[in-house]
Amino acid sequence: MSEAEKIHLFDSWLKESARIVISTHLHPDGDAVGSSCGLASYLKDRGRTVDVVFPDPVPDTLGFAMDPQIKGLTHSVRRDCEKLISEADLLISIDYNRPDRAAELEDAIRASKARKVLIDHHLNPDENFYDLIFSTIEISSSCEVLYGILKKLPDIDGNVPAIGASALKLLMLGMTTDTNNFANSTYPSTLQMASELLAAGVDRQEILSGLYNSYRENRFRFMGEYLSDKLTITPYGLAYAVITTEDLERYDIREGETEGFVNMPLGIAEVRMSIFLRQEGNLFRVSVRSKQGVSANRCATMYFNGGGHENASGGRLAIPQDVESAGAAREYIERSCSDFFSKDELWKSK
Ligand SMILES: [Mn+2]
Repeated sequence: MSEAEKIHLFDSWLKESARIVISTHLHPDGDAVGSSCGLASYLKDRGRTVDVVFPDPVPDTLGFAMDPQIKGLTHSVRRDCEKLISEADLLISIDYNRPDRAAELEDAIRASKARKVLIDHHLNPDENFYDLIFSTIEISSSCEVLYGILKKLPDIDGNVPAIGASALKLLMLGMTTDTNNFANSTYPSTLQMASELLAAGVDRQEILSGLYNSYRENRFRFMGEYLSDKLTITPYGLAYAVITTEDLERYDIREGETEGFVNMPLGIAEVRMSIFLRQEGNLFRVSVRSKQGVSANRCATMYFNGGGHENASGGRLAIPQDVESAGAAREYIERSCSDFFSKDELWKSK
């Protein structure tokens, strides 16, 4: 199917559907929130019945981007989400590539008889599961994938302001966070989109202030401890840190407040990959970032039950299935990554 045919089909499904539900991945980030709520805002403006379901709540750090009307479309109580999913006749999955990334909502999504659309930018989308897929890898964000679709819908037809101010703001939010404020994954199309959003009146200062100048002090106090005490750098260029529940409690660190920590060690010349573990009950959430030439995706896939993008991936380690105890996590990283880097050298020399 050509791109134009896909957009035509998507447009007709949007118009035919009585109840549209948009879902995104566990631990929603700026791109997940921006793309899911941006699409919801566009649809709401056109009088459609639309809801956004999150496997867990949107962190407070991103709350500023949603006006009350958008907030009213969002749900994160499991029972409510499952009910909405079961009643929907169109499900749109955005910013994730497989149903299991919706965590506790996976079963409801799998059980649904609704048409299923994927809008995403991660590697390896589950091609058998979705009825219609918009997936691009060489792009900044799901917000950019979505923007490309919205612009081509017949009622927009290139008239960007018609997408709606609230939706455009959310799209700018997601492209800003997923590119690390235009430091990574920034393509000509990305800057073109940013330029078009600014021309359409998006207030980028408001977004930057909400994202980067509105944290609580304790985040920075904890960042100090992370950089001075928690971070280990190996001779082969791996930087890693393991943050336990006790660490988080000591500084009263909330969801979203360690955002960006994993990227910091990449500022060191010798560091080629950075791994950040954050304990959550009996599992560790894993973030992996790498410089060009080292595959964060391969590392996350091989050792951390995850994946994502070539240089930015995530995963998880269960305690005690993957690591015996929280205290054993450092040793696990050392072991698996020295193995990974020796193989990585091997792959490169081939
Ligand atoms: Mn994304």
